[in-house]
Amino acid sequence: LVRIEELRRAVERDEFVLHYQPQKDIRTGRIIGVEALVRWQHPAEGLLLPGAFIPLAEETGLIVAIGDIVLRKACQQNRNWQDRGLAMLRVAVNVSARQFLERSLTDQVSSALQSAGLDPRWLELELTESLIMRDLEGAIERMRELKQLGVSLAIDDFGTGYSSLSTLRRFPLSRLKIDRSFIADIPHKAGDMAITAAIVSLGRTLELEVVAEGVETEEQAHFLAGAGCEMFQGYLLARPLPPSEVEDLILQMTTQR
Ligand code: G
Ligand code: G
Ligand code: MN
Ligand code: NA
Repeated sequence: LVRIEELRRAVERDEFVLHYQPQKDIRTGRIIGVEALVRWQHPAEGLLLPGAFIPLAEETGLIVAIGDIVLRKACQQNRNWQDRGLAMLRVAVNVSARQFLERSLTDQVSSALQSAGLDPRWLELELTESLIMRDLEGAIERMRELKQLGVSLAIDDFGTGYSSLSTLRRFPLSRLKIDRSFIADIPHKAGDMAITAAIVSLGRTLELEVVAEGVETEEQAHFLAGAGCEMFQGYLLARPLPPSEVEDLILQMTTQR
């Protein structure tokens, strides 16, 4: 079990690394973005997944410092890929409730972009419905502030919360990410397929791109293509990978076509 002193030390020593899960544009077949997922390179226990330390980080407020580290690394990595001519990718970073409530978030984002020299259009922030609903008006204000910087905003785990259509259209969003629980049982659960198709159609109505998460099979990808879903991520394409493996995958996919 992770202790708070250990986590604090990890922040001081910067023991965090980012893995990146690629997102594929279904129509062009190209990788157009990656989601950054933090890992803790623990000196004794090896690589720890977010589930092992993000809850404690949230409770203690250390998530604000960790979030800052993540933003900086993600922006720097993306700029590094661009400088090396890899491909123009959007990097998505998860923002938790505690981070989102913090007044400093907009400054953190702005500073991370500036230090990396990354154009804001290549950064996306992933928020959840539940986070937004805690304080709807405050959240909309905060989203506008972030949007003003030029970054894009996505709703993560979409479908598991309950934003109404009328609230959803007030959010300055670019994308909805369909929660992977709706994708997992496609094509065996007609209800999940109907919900997925409905979210895609909702996206079209609101002029938002829709990304399906947790796509593991060709059948699921085929269903999504038919439903008009623009993008997906999931083990079918790749699991979250260290930067060098993301590069290999992108290079490999470019030379294949
Ligand atoms: O990495 P893994 O595949 O285990 O992701 C588990 C969860 O951890 C994700 O759903 C995501 O919400 C959360 N998570 C991953 N990286 C970050 C991060 O950098 N910041 C925050 N706040 N949450 C993250
Ligand atoms: O931020 P979010 O909660 O969406 O984090 C994505 C989580 O989903 C990460 O823990 C990631 O490792 C996991 N994940 C990504 N692709 C797949 C997949 O195809 N199947 C499953 N079961 N999990 C996935
Ligand atoms: Mn996410
Ligand atoms: Na998700």
